[in-house]
Amino acid sequence: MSGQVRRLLLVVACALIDADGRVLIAERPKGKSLAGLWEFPGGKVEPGEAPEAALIRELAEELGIVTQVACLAPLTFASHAYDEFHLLMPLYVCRRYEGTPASREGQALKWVRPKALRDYPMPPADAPLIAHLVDLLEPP
Ligand code: 9L3
Ligand code: MG
Repeated sequence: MSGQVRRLLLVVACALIDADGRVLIAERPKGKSLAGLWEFPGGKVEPGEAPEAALIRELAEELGIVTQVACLAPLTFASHAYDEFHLLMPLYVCRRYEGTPASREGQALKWVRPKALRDYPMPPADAPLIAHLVDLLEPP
């Protein structure tokens, strides 16, 4: 694709926070792009779909939880230009949802203290988001 324009891929992601201030991350399963890297749960926004609606749908599909638009607080954006597309990914913070997050797509899940997120290899779009979560959840 070098020398060609990249399409924009809109993806939404969520930092689910538990009562102890830990953040949920998911390991991308074998067979997917970026397999083995740890990411904030989420996925692609479908054409015509509102970002919050896409995130609510992805959280239900991947983790089996139900949340509401009012429980999604936008925190920041990630952006990364891959060879094939330019990824734009708003990150939402969610502290209130129904159900217990469980792996619905074979992905490993981990609840991690914000500063310990640095110990997990993440996709290039996700890694810069850690600093924003540390500022929010574990300020000095
Ligand atoms: N992606 C990166 N970080 C994330 C998510 C949810 C997704 N936290 C990237 C990986 C893929 C693309 O977005 O390149 C689409 O994600 P998926 O539909 O393959 O999960
Ligand atoms: Mg996904």
